[in-house]
Amino acid sequence: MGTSPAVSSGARRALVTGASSGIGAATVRALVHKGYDVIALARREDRLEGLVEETGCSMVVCDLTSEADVDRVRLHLEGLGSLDVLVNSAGGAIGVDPVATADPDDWAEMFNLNVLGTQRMIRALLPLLRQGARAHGVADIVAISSTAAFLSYEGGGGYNAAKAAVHAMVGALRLELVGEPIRIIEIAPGMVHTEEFALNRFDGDQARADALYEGVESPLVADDIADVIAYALGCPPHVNLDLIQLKPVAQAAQYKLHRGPLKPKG
Ligand code: 8X3
Repeated sequence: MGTSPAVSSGARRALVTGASSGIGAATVRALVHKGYDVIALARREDRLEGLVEETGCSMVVCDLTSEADVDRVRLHLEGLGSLDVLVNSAGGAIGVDPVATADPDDWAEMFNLNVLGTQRMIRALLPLLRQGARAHGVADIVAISSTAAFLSYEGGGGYNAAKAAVHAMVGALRLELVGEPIRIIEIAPGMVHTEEFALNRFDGDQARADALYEGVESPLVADDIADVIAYALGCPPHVNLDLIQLKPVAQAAQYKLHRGPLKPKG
């Protein structure tokens, strides 16, 4: 057994995108709880203000699809000194249309947020993460992909492609940064019941969103993902949980979901 100490969260500064709801907001809560100095990023100012009040994190309003906004975030961080952890949680699915009829604008939006939003942040903040690694021995980049990156499904084409691109991109990044004390941690969740994921996907149709989770015993919730992120970040600095796929017990695959109680056979 190794004896390396876990990474201390004490002096570490973490920036979390997509912090206005779901996995992003839960990650802010989890990291504040662990003692990180957390900066929450999102488009929706009122949501961020609520999170600041609740957790004591700080906030920056930012649209990740805007180069100017991302540049403003970089300047803000440069003013603070360095960064230790970047959690790219902003993303999501739009629509369930088949490849043959889907609107390319929906796909462009998914790519812009999930893939390019993550790339913009990495590009802007890597120098600051290197400073964090110099100061504290390790820095971390967390990307949220999805089980959808690894298994396509009908109606998922745009989202499958966007999340597969996130997976491919951070794979390249890990190779490019080898030799530096920077961990690239990819989190690939399956079914997570959040207030907005399915609602956004189904264009605000609450009944359809609710039906997705109906009868599923204990789908994952945002806090589950946030706990796993906090765990991965707390591992000793030489341990990189480089790809973590997590699903609720009731889900063996996107197309193999058990609705009803879970019970042992026999
Ligand atoms: C969400 C998982 O199954 O809805 O990233 O594609 S799934």
